[in-house]
Amino acid sequence: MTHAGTQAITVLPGVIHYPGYYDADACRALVDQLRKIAEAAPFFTPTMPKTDKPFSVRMTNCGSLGWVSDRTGYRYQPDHPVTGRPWPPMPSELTALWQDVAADALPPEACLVNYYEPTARMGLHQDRDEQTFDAPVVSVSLGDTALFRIGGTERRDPTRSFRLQSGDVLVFGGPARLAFHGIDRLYAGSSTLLDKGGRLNLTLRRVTPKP
Ligand code: MD6
Ligand code: FE
Repeated sequence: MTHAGTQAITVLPGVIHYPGYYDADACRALVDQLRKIAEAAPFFTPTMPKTDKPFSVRMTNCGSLGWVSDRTGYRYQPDHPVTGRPWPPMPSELTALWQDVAADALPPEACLVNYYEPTARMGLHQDRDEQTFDAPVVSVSLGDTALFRIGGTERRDPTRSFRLQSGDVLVFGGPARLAFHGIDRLYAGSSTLLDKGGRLNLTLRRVTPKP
């Protein structure tokens, strides 16, 4: 149903793309799980540190820790910034994915869920708020196709871009763990998975080092 038969493309050292890791049925099952997660932990609009400018994506999390951003900075925390409740647990589908593609790493603690409306984008950034970079970041794309851009560990490094489609998995680790990356644009209407269109992106992370 999932990984069997999926080819792995090494985009750059440390960046592995599994196109169509999840088939259409598996994508629908994940969206059903995410609907339940969003009932317990509603999507919120994060804001930029210092400027308090809203992000164009909305976010929620599952797992023991969640990534949040507001005027005071970026951080991981165990509770939802609006409801104050703990994040819902990570569904078994996602821990199974991690086992499959990141078996050598400590188990994931956070799954950030980003929702992109068709006009939303994500500027070039590094994922560097974790306390350890030993584990990769594992990402899942659902819904409309996105144009993903990736460069090197310096902002000025040359970049290349490729499309992430619904059901694709990207593993981002090793020498690329701190590479700059972002989402330039969505291809609105390229998928019928989400009733209202747009795109969901899940990123699973290990946040703390071995106890
Ligand atoms: C996105 N992804 O695909 C944004 N970060 O919507 C990320 O920011 C990302 O896909 C770290 C590793 C993989 C990713
Ligand atoms: Fe990222």
